[in-house]
Amino acid sequence: MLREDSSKPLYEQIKEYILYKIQTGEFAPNTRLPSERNFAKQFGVSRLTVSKALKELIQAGRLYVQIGKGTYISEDSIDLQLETLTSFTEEMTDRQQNPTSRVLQAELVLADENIAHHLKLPIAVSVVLLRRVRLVNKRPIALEESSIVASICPNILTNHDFSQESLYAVLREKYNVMMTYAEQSFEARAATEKEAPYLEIATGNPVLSINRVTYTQDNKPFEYVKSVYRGDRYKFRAILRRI
Ligand code: 16G
Repeated sequence: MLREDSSKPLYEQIKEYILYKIQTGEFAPNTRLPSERNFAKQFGVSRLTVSKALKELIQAGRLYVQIGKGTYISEDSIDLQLETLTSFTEEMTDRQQNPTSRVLQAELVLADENIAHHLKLPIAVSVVLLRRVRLVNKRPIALEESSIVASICPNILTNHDFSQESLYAVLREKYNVMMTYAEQSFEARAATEKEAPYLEIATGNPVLSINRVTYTQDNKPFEYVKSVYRGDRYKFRAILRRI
Protein backbone atom coordinates (compact mmCIF):
# COMPACT_ATOMS: atom_id res chain seq x y z
CA MET A 1 0.00 0.00 0.00
CA LEU A 2 1.14 3.52 -0.66
CA ARG A 3 2.17 5.83 2.15
CA GLU A 4 0.97 9.42 1.78
CA ASP A 5 3.38 10.56 4.48
CA SER A 6 6.43 9.04 2.81
CA SER A 7 8.98 11.43 1.32
CA LYS A 8 8.82 9.28 -1.80
CA PRO A 9 6.39 10.55 -4.43
CA LEU A 10 3.36 8.29 -4.98
CA TYR A 11 4.38 7.39 -8.54
CA GLU A 12 7.79 6.19 -7.23
CA GLN A 13 6.00 3.98 -4.72
CA ILE A 14 3.87 2.53 -7.52
CA LYS A 15 7.02 1.83 -9.53
CA GLU A 16 8.55 0.03 -6.55
CA TYR A 17 5.38 -1.98 -6.06
CA ILE A 18 5.39 -3.13 -9.70
CA LEU A 19 9.13 -3.93 -9.66
CA TYR A 20 8.63 -5.93 -6.47
CA LYS A 21 5.84 -7.97 -8.10
CA ILE A 22 8.08 -8.61 -11.12
CA GLN A 23 10.88 -9.73 -8.83
CA THR A 24 8.66 -12.17 -6.93
CA GLY A 25 7.32 -13.52 -10.22
CA GLU A 26 3.75 -12.54 -9.48
CA PHE A 27 3.91 -10.33 -12.56
CA ALA A 28 5.44 -12.74 -15.06
CA PRO A 29 7.23 -11.76 -18.31
CA ASN A 30 4.92 -11.16 -21.28
CA THR A 31 1.76 -11.10 -19.18
CA ARG A 32 -0.50 -8.09 -19.12
CA LEU A 33 -0.26 -5.59 -16.32
CA PRO A 34 -3.53 -4.57 -14.62
CA SER A 35 -4.94 -1.47 -16.30
CA GLU A 36 -4.13 2.09 -15.23
CA ARG A 37 -7.72 2.41 -14.06
CA ASN A 38 -7.36 -0.67 -11.82
CA PHE A 39 -4.14 0.57 -10.27
CA ALA A 40 -5.66 4.01 -9.70
CA LYS A 41 -8.60 2.40 -7.92
CA GLN A 42 -6.42 -0.01 -5.95
CA PHE A 43 -4.13 2.75 -4.66
CA GLY A 44 -6.69 5.56 -4.44
CA VAL A 45 -4.61 7.83 -6.71
CA SER A 46 -5.27 9.60 -10.02
CA ARG A 47 -4.69 7.79 -13.30
CA LEU A 48 -2.12 10.46 -14.08
CA THR A 49 0.05 9.30 -11.18
CA VAL A 50 -0.19 5.68 -12.34
CA SER A 51 0.54 6.75 -15.90
CA LYS A 52 3.74 8.55 -14.82
CA ALA A 53 4.94 5.40 -13.03
CA LEU A 54 4.19 3.19 -16.02
CA LYS A 55 5.83 5.60 -18.44
CA GLU A 56 9.08 5.51 -16.49
CA LEU A 57 9.06 1.71 -16.29
CA ILE A 58 8.45 1.55 -20.05
CA GLN A 59 11.36 3.90 -20.64
CA ALA A 60 13.54 1.72 -18.42
CA GLY A 61 12.56 -1.31 -20.51
CA ARG A 62 10.80 -3.11 -17.66
CA LEU A 63 7.37 -2.85 -19.31
CA TYR A 64 6.30 -2.59 -22.93
CA VAL A 65 3.15 -1.51 -24.69
CA GLN A 66 1.22 -3.56 -27.22
CA ILE A 67 -0.86 -1.04 -29.08
CA GLY A 68 -4.56 -1.66 -28.59
CA LYS A 69 -3.92 -4.38 -26.01
CA GLY A 70 -2.25 -2.92 -22.95
CA THR A 71 0.97 -2.80 -21.00
CA TYR A 72 3.03 -5.96 -20.54
CA ILE A 73 5.93 -7.12 -18.41
CA SER A 74 9.25 -7.28 -20.28
CA GLU A 75 11.46 -10.26 -20.16
CA ASP A 76 14.71 -9.97 -18.23
CA SER A 77 17.41 -8.70 -20.49
CA ILE A 78 19.41 -11.53 -21.96
CA ASP A 79 23.04 -11.86 -20.96
CA LEU A 80 25.26 -12.84 -23.83
CA GLN A 81 28.73 -14.03 -23.13
CA LEU A 82 31.61 -13.01 -25.31
CA GLU A 83 34.11 -15.76 -24.73
CA THR A 84 32.96 -18.39 -27.17
CA LEU A 85 31.91 -18.28 -30.77
CA THR A 86 28.26 -19.22 -30.77
CA SER A 87 25.25 -18.61 -32.99
CA PHE A 88 22.08 -16.81 -32.07
CA THR A 89 20.20 -20.14 -32.07
CA GLU A 90 22.73 -21.76 -29.71
CA GLU A 91 22.80 -18.79 -27.33
CA MET A 92 19.04 -18.69 -27.01
CA THR A 93 18.49 -22.44 -26.84
CA ASP A 94 21.08 -22.65 -24.05
CA ARG A 95 18.98 -20.15 -22.13
CA GLN A 96 15.80 -22.19 -22.65
CA GLN A 97 14.46 -19.39 -24.85
CA ASN A 98 12.74 -19.94 -28.14
CA PRO A 99 14.65 -18.32 -31.04
CA THR A 100 12.97 -17.69 -34.41
CA SER A 101 13.83 -15.63 -37.47
CA ARG A 102 11.96 -13.61 -40.04
CA VAL A 103 13.82 -13.51 -43.34
CA LEU A 104 13.70 -10.08 -44.97
CA GLN A 105 16.09 -10.80 -47.80
CA ALA A 106 17.97 -13.90 -48.96
CA GLU A 107 19.77 -13.59 -52.27
CA LEU A 108 23.05 -13.67 -54.11
CA VAL A 109 24.49 -10.19 -54.59
CA LEU A 110 27.78 -8.76 -55.77
CA ALA A 111 30.11 -7.67 -53.00
CA ASP A 112 30.40 -3.90 -52.70
CA GLU A 113 33.62 -2.28 -51.59
CA ASN A 114 32.88 -2.55 -47.86
CA ILE A 115 31.84 -6.20 -47.94
CA ALA A 116 34.72 -7.12 -50.26
CA HIS A 117 37.16 -5.42 -47.89
CA HIS A 118 35.90 -7.32 -44.83
CA LEU A 119 35.70 -10.66 -46.59
CA LYS A 120 39.05 -10.11 -48.32
CA LEU A 121 37.46 -10.66 -51.72
CA PRO A 122 37.68 -8.76 -54.98
CA ILE A 123 34.83 -6.29 -55.50
CA ALA A 124 31.78 -7.74 -57.35
CA VAL A 125 32.39 -11.35 -56.34
CA SER A 126 29.14 -13.19 -55.38
CA VAL A 127 28.12 -13.17 -51.75
CA VAL A 128 25.05 -14.56 -50.05
CA LEU A 129 23.12 -11.75 -48.44
CA LEU A 130 20.85 -12.77 -45.60
CA ARG A 131 18.83 -10.16 -43.73
CA ARG A 132 16.86 -11.43 -40.78
CA VAL A 133 14.94 -10.17 -37.81
CA ARG A 134 15.94 -12.39 -34.89
CA LEU A 135 13.21 -12.99 -32.35
CA VAL A 136 13.11 -14.48 -28.88
CA ASN A 137 9.79 -15.80 -27.67
CA LYS A 138 8.23 -14.10 -30.71
CA ARG A 139 9.60 -10.65 -29.83
CA PRO A 140 12.23 -9.00 -32.04
CA ILE A 141 15.61 -8.61 -30.45
CA ALA A 142 18.00 -7.94 -33.34
CA LEU A 143 18.21 -7.10 -36.99
CA GLU A 144 21.01 -8.97 -38.70
CA GLU A 145 22.53 -8.56 -42.14
CA SER A 146 25.01 -11.32 -42.98
CA SER A 147 27.17 -11.47 -46.08
CA ILE A 148 28.67 -14.90 -46.62
CA VAL A 149 31.30 -15.89 -49.17
CA ALA A 150 29.13 -17.68 -51.76
CA SER A 151 31.85 -20.00 -53.05
CA ILE A 152 32.01 -21.87 -49.72
CA CYS A 153 28.31 -22.75 -49.71
CA PRO A 154 26.97 -23.40 -53.22
CA ASN A 155 23.15 -23.45 -53.50
CA ILE A 156 22.70 -22.65 -49.83
CA LEU A 157 19.70 -20.44 -50.53
CA THR A 158 17.90 -22.92 -52.75
CA ASN A 159 18.37 -25.76 -50.29
CA HIS A 160 17.76 -24.01 -46.98
CA ASP A 161 15.12 -21.84 -45.38
CA PHE A 162 16.69 -19.58 -42.79
CA SER A 163 13.42 -18.69 -41.19
CA GLN A 164 13.57 -22.27 -39.88
CA GLU A 165 17.24 -23.23 -39.87
CA SER A 166 20.36 -21.98 -38.14
CA LEU A 167 22.91 -20.50 -40.51
CA TYR A 168 25.84 -21.79 -38.46
CA ALA A 169 24.37 -25.29 -38.18
CA VAL A 170 23.92 -25.44 -41.97
CA LEU A 171 27.42 -24.08 -42.68
CA ARG A 172 28.95 -26.53 -40.24
CA GLU A 173 26.94 -29.63 -41.01
CA LYS A 174 26.29 -29.31 -44.76
CA TYR A 175 29.29 -27.32 -45.95
CA ASN A 176 31.92 -28.35 -43.39
CA VAL A 177 32.76 -24.77 -42.54
CA MET A 178 34.95 -24.87 -39.43
CA MET A 179 34.34 -21.52 -37.82
CA THR A 180 37.04 -20.75 -35.29
CA TYR A 181 37.08 -17.11 -34.25
CA ALA A 182 35.48 -13.75 -34.85
CA GLU A 183 36.36 -10.10 -34.52
CA GLN A 184 33.56 -7.91 -33.21
CA SER A 185 33.17 -4.21 -32.72
CA PHE A 186 30.40 -2.58 -30.69
CA GLU A 187 28.84 0.82 -30.90
CA ALA A 188 25.92 2.33 -29.00
CA ARG A 189 23.70 4.58 -31.06
CA ALA A 190 20.11 5.56 -31.76
CA ALA A 191 17.81 3.38 -33.89
CA THR A 192 17.26 4.79 -37.37
CA GLU A 193 13.85 5.27 -38.93
CA LYS A 194 14.42 2.18 -41.09
CA GLU A 195 15.54 -0.14 -38.28
CA ALA A 196 13.10 0.88 -35.56
CA PRO A 197 9.92 -0.78 -36.97
CA TYR A 198 11.66 -4.15 -37.36
CA LEU A 199 12.75 -4.01 -33.73
CA GLU A 200 9.35 -2.67 -32.63
CA ILE A 201 10.88 0.33 -30.92
CA ALA A 202 10.66 4.06 -31.57
CA THR A 203 13.14 5.79 -33.87
CA GLY A 204 15.90 7.19 -31.68
CA ASN A 205 15.69 4.49 -28.99
CA PRO A 206 19.08 3.09 -27.95
CA VAL A 207 20.49 0.16 -29.90
CA LEU A 208 23.77 -1.69 -29.86
CA SER A 209 25.29 -1.99 -33.28
CA ILE A 210 27.70 -4.90 -33.69
CA ASN A 211 29.89 -5.66 -36.67
CA ARG A 212 31.46 -9.03 -36.88
CA VAL A 213 33.85 -10.85 -39.20
CA THR A 214 34.00 -14.60 -38.60
CA TYR A 215 36.94 -16.74 -39.71
CA THR A 216 37.48 -20.38 -40.61
CA GLN A 217 40.32 -22.40 -39.15
CA ASP A 218 42.66 -21.37 -41.98
CA ASN A 219 42.17 -17.69 -41.03
CA LYS A 220 39.87 -16.95 -43.96
CA PRO A 221 36.91 -14.66 -43.31
CA PHE A 222 33.64 -16.31 -44.36
CA GLU A 223 30.98 -13.96 -42.99
CA TYR A 224 30.62 -10.27 -42.37
CA VAL A 225 27.64 -9.41 -40.20
CA LYS A 226 26.15 -6.08 -39.33
CA SER A 227 23.65 -6.42 -36.51
CA VAL A 228 21.58 -4.06 -34.46
CA TYR A 229 20.35 -5.23 -31.07
CA ARG A 230 17.62 -3.59 -29.01
CA GLY A 231 19.39 -1.72 -26.22
CA ASP A 232 16.83 -2.79 -23.65
CA ARG A 233 16.96 -6.53 -24.31
CA TYR A 234 20.64 -7.30 -24.42
CA LYS A 235 23.57 -7.30 -22.06
CA PHE A 236 26.99 -8.53 -23.11
CA ARG A 237 29.23 -10.16 -20.61
CA ALA A 238 32.95 -10.82 -20.93
CA ILE A 239 35.43 -12.44 -18.60
CA LEU A 240 38.79 -10.73 -18.75
CA ARG A 241 41.83 -12.48 -17.42
CA ARG A 242 45.15 -10.94 -16.57
CA ILE A 243 47.93 -12.62 -18.47
C1 16G B 1 24.96 -14.64 -34.20
C2 16G B 1 26.19 -13.96 -34.81
C3 16G B 1 26.11 -13.89 -36.31
C4 16G B 1 25.76 -15.23 -36.92
C5 16G B 1 24.48 -15.76 -36.30
C6 16G B 1 24.12 -17.13 -36.82
C7 16G B 1 26.78 -12.17 -33.19
C8 16G B 1 26.96 -10.73 -32.96
N1 16G B 1 26.34 -12.58 -34.37
O1 16G B 1 23.85 -13.80 -34.24
O2 16G B 1 27.39 -13.51 -36.78
O3 16G B 1 25.57 -15.11 -38.31
O4 16G B 1 24.66 -15.86 -34.88
O5 16G B 1 22.89 -17.47 -36.24
O6 16G B 1 27.04 -12.95 -32.33
P1 16G B 1 22.06 -18.77 -36.54
O7 16G B 1 23.03 -19.89 -36.67
O8 16G B 1 21.15 -18.90 -35.39
O9 16G B 1 21.33 -18.55 -37.84
